[in-house]
Amino acid sequence: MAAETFRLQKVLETFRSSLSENKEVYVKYYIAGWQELVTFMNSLGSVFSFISKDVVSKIQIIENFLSGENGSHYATIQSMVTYELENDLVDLTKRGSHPESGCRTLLRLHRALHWLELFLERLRTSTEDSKTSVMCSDAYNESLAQHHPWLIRKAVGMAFCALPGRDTFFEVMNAGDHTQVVALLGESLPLIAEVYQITEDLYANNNLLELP
Ligand code: 1Q0
Repeated sequence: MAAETFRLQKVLETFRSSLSENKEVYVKYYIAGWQELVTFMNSLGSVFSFISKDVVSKIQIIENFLSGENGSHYATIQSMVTYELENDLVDLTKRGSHPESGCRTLLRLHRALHWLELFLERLRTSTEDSKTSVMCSDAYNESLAQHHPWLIRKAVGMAFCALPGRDTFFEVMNAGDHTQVVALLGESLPLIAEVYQITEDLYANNNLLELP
């Protein structure tokens, strides 16, 4: 079976589809966007599999909610938050009877989306001699690292050293030559940023940004 190819265009399309007219975020497309990113990570080799496994398990948890009997409440991130909070389905201060709520699981992906936004912005404005490992780790230190313990930070740091160079990155994005990739990144970033900000505000307003 041929491995599925990654396309930057698909990521853009799924994140675009995830925004409803009244600026709610459809969970189905949000996780489809993550699924695309997993395809990308898998094409980078097995050093990254501990990262993609974690993302895949989080996608799975959310998919199970979506296809479960209360699936309709998980249509948007907004409806998920309302539903889980109203029904006491979220461990708010320490892990207890709901260690894998939709809210806490999606929060992990949400934080990672911030990393992605920072990294892609660096990539978009990078020059020929920029190093992907440096761009990745700078973006990581500014975002996700604050939420990870030492051991994970170490492992992530080692994985960054195995990253392919900038040219390969541009190639794997499968979106044409460098100028076209940069243009597409310019188009994708505001969308990713918007989805991120809407989720961030929603979580902040509900005091959910530090869920255990
Ligand atoms: C391209 C190289 C990928 C670089 C990834 C940078 C982020 C690394 C974070 C890795 C942490 C993974 C180990 C598990 C951590 C969990 O403990 C943690 C918390 O969960 P929990 O249940 O224990 O509380 N999980 C997370 O923080 C979620 C981490 C998700 C990382 C998602 C990385 C997404 C990378 C996507 C590849 C995108 C490549 C960019 C180019 C694509 C162009 C659109």
